[in-house]
Amino acid sequence: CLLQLTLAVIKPDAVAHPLMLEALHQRILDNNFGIVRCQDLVWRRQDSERFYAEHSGRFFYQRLVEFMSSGPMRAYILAREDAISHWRELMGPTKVFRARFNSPASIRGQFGLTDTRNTTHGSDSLESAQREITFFFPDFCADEWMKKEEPLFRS
Ligand code: YYY
Ligand code: MG
Repeated sequence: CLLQLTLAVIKPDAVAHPLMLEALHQRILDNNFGIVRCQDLVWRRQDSERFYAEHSGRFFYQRLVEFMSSGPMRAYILAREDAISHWRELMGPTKVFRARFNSPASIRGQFGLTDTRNTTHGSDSLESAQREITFFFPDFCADEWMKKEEPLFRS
């Protein structure tokens, strides 16, 4: 079975807009994702640095780390068949111009402001989904969830 979990985040630029949280929450439901966990939070700078450690040294690292700890976010564990690629598809490309021109109907295509303030995050592989789910939800046990909830989820 292809039921999969992914980690999705609504970033501070999107949360700052009064209508965006509700709109994106609805977008998640409309696209047949199940919401497994949902948590509003604010990162300290060191959380941001740790989460994006793989990008340390890149030219955008400082602005990224600063932005991601600049205000409230909302994190979700989402469940769906092929959740990882479906959420990435729904978000659209990382860079705002590519999103705007190549995927204008995607979330980033519609609402992305810049390459940094690009509305949402999504895990990009099974490994990163596991790591990122644990990063945001340290008490969540994916194996247990799959065993207990997955049959109910599908019925
Ligand atoms: O996975 P995704 O978010 O689509 O892009 P990544 O290449 O993993 O980069 C992570 C994050 O870094 C991106 O969402 C915004 C920021 N960033 C940036 O600020 N400027 C860039 N030119 C590229 C990425
Ligand atoms: Mg990425």
